[in-house]
Amino acid sequence: MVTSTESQLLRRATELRAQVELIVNSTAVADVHTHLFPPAFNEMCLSGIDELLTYHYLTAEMFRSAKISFDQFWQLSKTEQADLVWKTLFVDNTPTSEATRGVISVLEVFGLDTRAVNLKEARAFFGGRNLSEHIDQVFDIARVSGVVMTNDPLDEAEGPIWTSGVELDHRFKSSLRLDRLLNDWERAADTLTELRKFLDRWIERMRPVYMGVSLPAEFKFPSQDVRDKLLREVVLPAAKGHGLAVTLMVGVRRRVNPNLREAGDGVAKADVTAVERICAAYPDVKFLATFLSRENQHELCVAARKFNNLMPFGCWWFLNNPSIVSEITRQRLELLGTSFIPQHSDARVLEQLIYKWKHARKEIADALCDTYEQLLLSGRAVTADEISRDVSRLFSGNCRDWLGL
Ligand code: RAT
Ligand code: ZN
Repeated sequence: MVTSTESQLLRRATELRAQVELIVNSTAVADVHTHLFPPAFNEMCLSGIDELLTYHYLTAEMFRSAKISFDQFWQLSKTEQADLVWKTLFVDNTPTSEATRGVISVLEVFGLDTRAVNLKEARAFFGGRNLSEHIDQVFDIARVSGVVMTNDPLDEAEGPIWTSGVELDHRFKSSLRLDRLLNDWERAADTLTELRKFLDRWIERMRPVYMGVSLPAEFKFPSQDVRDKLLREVVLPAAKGHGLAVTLMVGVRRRVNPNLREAGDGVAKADVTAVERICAAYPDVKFLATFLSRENQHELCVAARKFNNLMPFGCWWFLNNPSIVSEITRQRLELLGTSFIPQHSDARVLEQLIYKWKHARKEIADALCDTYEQLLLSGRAVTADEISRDVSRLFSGNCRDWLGL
């Protein structure tokens, strides 16, 4: 028999769930890491069904089911590649993976046939959109207030756009990506003093909200390698000098299968103590960190408890699957309260903002509901204002505090 106290608790829990979902779904989010570009970056601004279907998360999956060689596939035009991905993953198979379900979520939002036998209708729809209105609508549907791009000064297509003095759409913030600069620094300068000047010039030009780098699983700090020297003598002093945060994305194994091109990278467990040591050595630099391996997530939370200049963010790339996002978000709520950034989209194609945030919001709402329910059972009910405060902090407050976004 259900007692009246139990039934009151049950009612409160149901109301709570509805309240949390409403707040999570309506609160605008600041997207701290994407590969999106505004139209001023010409062909780097990707949108539409062909781009959605040739996303590298999907091409990797396509090769598991289609009978086509790597060479044959890469020789196809983008439209032909998209046709093959659609036929393989959406017509001949059920789109159960997160990346395929994402495309379904996007088609559904725009009222397009999610069971179409070909891409005619979707192509006509996206092809007929006015780009600037489409961008407004996508940001609106995804309830994204702004996105951080990934900007590489050494990129041949991107560099000249910056030097020509591009005007940025206010929703697109820049971040200065250091990968190429660290791996190939002699392309930018002859000496480390010159490299620092190069970096200073690009910081002035791009006005980034942070400097970011992806790092292999073997990343160590301190270390005897060139990267260590560049970090200590150029990057970290520049971060300090300009008051810029540094974003560390650790655990990627580049080109595990080069035949897959952009889709060919893998993952390995990294050493979180390297990040701890960097945080300890540079207490006045703010670090954002994300690890690609599921096995590193708990250690990252513990490291963040020890160093308040460390902000865990996102469920990156192979972790961006509902079951794993759920697990990581719950772990972070238990270990860090609301002092973390739960997700970033990593979107490369505009409309991905819609599905990546829709799916993330669902997991974040569920995790928050369960957390508040446990709190209720322990003797404290949260108020609507408190829920709003928590969600705002998770979705934009921590980004604002750390990056001035
Ligand atoms: O998630 C991705 O799209 C990856 O390809 C990478 O770009 C990764 O996010 C990165 O920024 O290195
Ligand atoms: Zn990325």
